[in-house]
Amino acid sequence: MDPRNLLPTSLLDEFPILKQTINGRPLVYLDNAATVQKPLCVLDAVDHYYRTDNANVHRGVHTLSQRATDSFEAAREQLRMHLNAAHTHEILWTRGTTEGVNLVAHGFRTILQPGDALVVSTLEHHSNLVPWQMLAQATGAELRFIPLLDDGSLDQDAYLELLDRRVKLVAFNHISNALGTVNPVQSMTAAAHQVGAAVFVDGAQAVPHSTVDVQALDVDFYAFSGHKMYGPTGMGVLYGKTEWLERLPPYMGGGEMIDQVRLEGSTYAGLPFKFEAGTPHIAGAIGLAEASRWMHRVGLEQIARHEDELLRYATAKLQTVDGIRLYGTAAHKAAVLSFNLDGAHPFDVGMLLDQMGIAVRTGQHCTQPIMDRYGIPGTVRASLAAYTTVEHLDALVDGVQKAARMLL
Ligand code: C6P
Repeated sequence: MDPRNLLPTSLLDEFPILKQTINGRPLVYLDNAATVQKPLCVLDAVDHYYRTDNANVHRGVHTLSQRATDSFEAAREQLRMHLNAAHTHEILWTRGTTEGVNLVAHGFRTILQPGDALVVSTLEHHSNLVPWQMLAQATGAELRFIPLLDDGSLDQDAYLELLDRRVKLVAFNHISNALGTVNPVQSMTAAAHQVGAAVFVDGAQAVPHSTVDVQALDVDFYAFSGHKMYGPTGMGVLYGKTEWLERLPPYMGGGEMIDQVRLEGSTYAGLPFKFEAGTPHIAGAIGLAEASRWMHRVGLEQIARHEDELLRYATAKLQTVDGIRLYGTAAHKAAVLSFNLDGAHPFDVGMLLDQMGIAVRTGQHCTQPIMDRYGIPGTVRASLAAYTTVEHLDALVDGVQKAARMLL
């Protein structure tokens, strides 16, 4: 085993999907920022739930319903611990990051007043941009943008200049999915709080790669997707501070989120149920809690160190390829290698890599403003996970070299 693999390569044995060939080559899966593969324990937890405990939650007195409810609420507590939130009711289940952003943006329609402003970074996935545009449109609030520097980091001086008492909310990501930039969440949050603004952080690309402590960061909202942290699709978490969740109105109406329903009107349930209308994704919550336990067993710090080592290794090696240009070179980076071969379309490079069994993402990565900033149609993106190895990255560099010889 290469000593640069800080996690044991036996981790791969826990991911049956990775043991296959694609186009006659062993699969090298490097599209982890889009979604990660699921370890056996997560597959088993979901399977076990459907085989033995499946029932609706919070509704029945019967044993299956109680078992399902207990597992579902224990999952919420597991995710509270994962984020070090102060209260279990601050963990809301969502379908994913996108729903978390929309829930908060929808709620702020009742908070913003004419003359208010929102600050959003230009390093965002569309899901942490479009809902704020819609909010600004609906309320007449002004949208201000934090500019991007050439290395892919946010211009912190410009950010501070955008902040004044009119700003009611600041939204940015913890780690960029397109460039891998790690944003200074703590200092950006403190600056926003100085002017009385709430802070929304998109943690979709941070939770899979590092320890996140929402109390230490002091953010008001933090959203992520379960499927990017070894859990099932269709499942996510929105953390919100109690005082904010109490202030925001419900996002959707229906069963579960009510206290009393009369024909003339209804009153709403307390937290977190006020925001959870309808039958939830019970198996998703159970699978996500198991994914969290799996990450803790492997070790959150160990995952971060392993991926940092691999990122450094692959960055240095990719730079030796003729005609390559790397995007996102900020000092603080994680888990993402975004690049182009001069004169080659990223799609063509991705197609050639797929023929070699290597899965990467190509295109805009749902971050068109970032691509516009660099004046490019997109990039080739290789992204890492705990099970990525030096050998996978050697295969990538080898593949990119071959693609360069064919295309340039
Ligand atoms: N990025 C990628 O390939 P959903 O679709 O709700 O699970 O996640 C949306 C999202 C929000 N923010 C960030 C930073 C993200 O990376 C993503 C998802 C994937 O980069 C799929 S587009």
